[in-house]
Amino acid sequence: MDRVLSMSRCLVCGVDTPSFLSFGRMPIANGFLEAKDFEREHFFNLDVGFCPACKMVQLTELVERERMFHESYAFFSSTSQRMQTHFKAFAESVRTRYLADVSDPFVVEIGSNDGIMLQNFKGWGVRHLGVEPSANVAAVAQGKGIRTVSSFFDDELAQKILADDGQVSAFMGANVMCHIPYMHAVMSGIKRLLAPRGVLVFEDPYLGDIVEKTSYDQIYDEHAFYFSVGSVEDLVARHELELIDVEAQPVHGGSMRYTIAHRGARPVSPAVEKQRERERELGLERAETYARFRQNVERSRTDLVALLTELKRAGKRVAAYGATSKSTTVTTYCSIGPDLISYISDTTPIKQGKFSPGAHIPVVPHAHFAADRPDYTLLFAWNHAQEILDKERAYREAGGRFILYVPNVHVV
Ligand code: DWN
Ligand code: SAH
Ligand code: ZN
Repeated sequence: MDRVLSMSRCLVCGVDTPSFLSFGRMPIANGFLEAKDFEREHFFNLDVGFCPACKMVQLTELVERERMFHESYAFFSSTSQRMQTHFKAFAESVRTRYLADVSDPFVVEIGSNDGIMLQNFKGWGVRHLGVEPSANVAAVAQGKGIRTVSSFFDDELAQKILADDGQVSAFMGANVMCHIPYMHAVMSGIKRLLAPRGVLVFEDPYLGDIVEKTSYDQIYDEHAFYFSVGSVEDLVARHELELIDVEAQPVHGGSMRYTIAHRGARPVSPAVEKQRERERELGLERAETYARFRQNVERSRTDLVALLTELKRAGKRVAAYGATSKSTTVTTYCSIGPDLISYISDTTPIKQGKFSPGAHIPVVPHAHFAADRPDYTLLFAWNHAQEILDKERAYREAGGRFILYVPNVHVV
C-alpha cells in the first residue's frame, strides 16, 4: 500500500485527492534572494497528487499567487532564442488555421510575459491584448508596443475585456494554464468571451513526458497542474467546451498543445483519440503509474547525488548552468548546496548577484562561467540542451563536460 502523504480536494472536481509524492519543505521556485533575506525565506510543502475521479495530477498545497507573480518576477521568456522561434511558429499556426477567414480578428494571450508570442501579432497588425500579472515582465512587452494589461486573468477581467474589446477570436496561453489553480474562473471567462467559432490554444509541459522521462523538476509551486489529454478534456467539458485537437511540442522537455472550441462548433481531430489511446498505454489514468514514478524520482536523486559526491571527492570543479525554476526542486529535494555546486551561470540580470532559493548557491553572469571553465557543469536548463550545447562548443572542446539528469543521470 502506498502511504498517503497528505490529502486535499481536487481543484477541478472536488473529490478527495491523496498525494503520491512529497518533496518536503520547498522555497518559492523563482524566489532568488539576497543574503540579507535568508532569514525571511518562505517555505511550503511541495506535494503532488492524482485525483481518482477526474484524473487530474495537481499540487495538494498551493502558494498564494502574489508570492510568485509580482513586480520582480525572475523569468523572462525571451532569454531563449529557440523559444522565440517556437513562439513565432505557434503564432503563425494560429493565424493561418483560425484567423484567416475572420475579419478584424482579436487575440488575447494569457501569461504573455515579455511579449515573446504577441510581438508576432503586433507585427502583422492584428488586434491583441496580453494579460500578464508580473508587472516587470509586462513592462518589457509594453515597451515593445505590445498592448498588455498587468493583471491576473479570471472571469472578472474577462467581462472587462468583453466590454472594452468585444469577443475573442483566439485565446492563447503557453506555460500558463497549468499555473492557475482557479481553473473554473478561467474557463468560464473564456467561455463567455470566445466568439462562436473562436478557439483557445494553449500548451504546457505534458504529464506523459514527465512520467516517461522522470522529469520531476517540472513539479514546483508555479505548476499547480500536470495536464494530460484525458484530464483537459474532462475539465473543458465542464464548461461546454470541447477539445478539438492536440499536438505534441518538443519544447520544455515535452509539451502538449491543446486546441479547444465551443462544444460542437468545430470538427474534432482524430489526434485526440489517438493520444487518449497512448495515455491508456502509458497508464496515466492509474494510480500505480504514479507510485512507480515516485520510485523513479527517488532513483534519479540517488544517482545524481552519487555522481556529484564522487566528483567532489575526486577534486573536480563543478558548477551549474541555468538558474531555472525547476532547479529549485532538484537542489532542495537532493540537498545540493554550494558544497557540491559552486555557482549557477545565468544570463538573466535580475537573477545575477543573488542566491538560489533554499540552497543559496550564488547566481553569476555567463562571463564568470566562460572565464572559469569548470570541469563539470550540471545543466539545470536541460530543456534547452540543444541550444546551450551548441553555444558552449568551445567549453566542451576544451574538455568541459555537461551533466544531465533527464531522462537519467548522464555526462556528455
Ligand atoms: O513554466 C515556466 C517556464 C516557461 O519558464 C515558468 N513557470 C518559469 C520558467 O521555468 P524555468 O525557469 O524552469 O524555465 P527555463 O526556460 O528552463 O529557464 C532557463 C534559464 O536559463 C533562464 O533563467 C535563462 C537561463 N539561460 C541561460 O542562462 N543561457 C537560458 C539559455 C537558453 C541560455 O543560453
Ligand atoms: N508564456 C510565457 C511565460 C510563461 S511563465 C512562456 O511560455 O514563456 C508563466 C507566466 O504566467 C508568468 O509571466 C506569470 O506572471 C503569468 N501568470 C501567472 N498566473 C497568471 C494568471 N492568473 N493570469 C495570467 N498570467 C498569469
Ligand atoms: Zn478531480
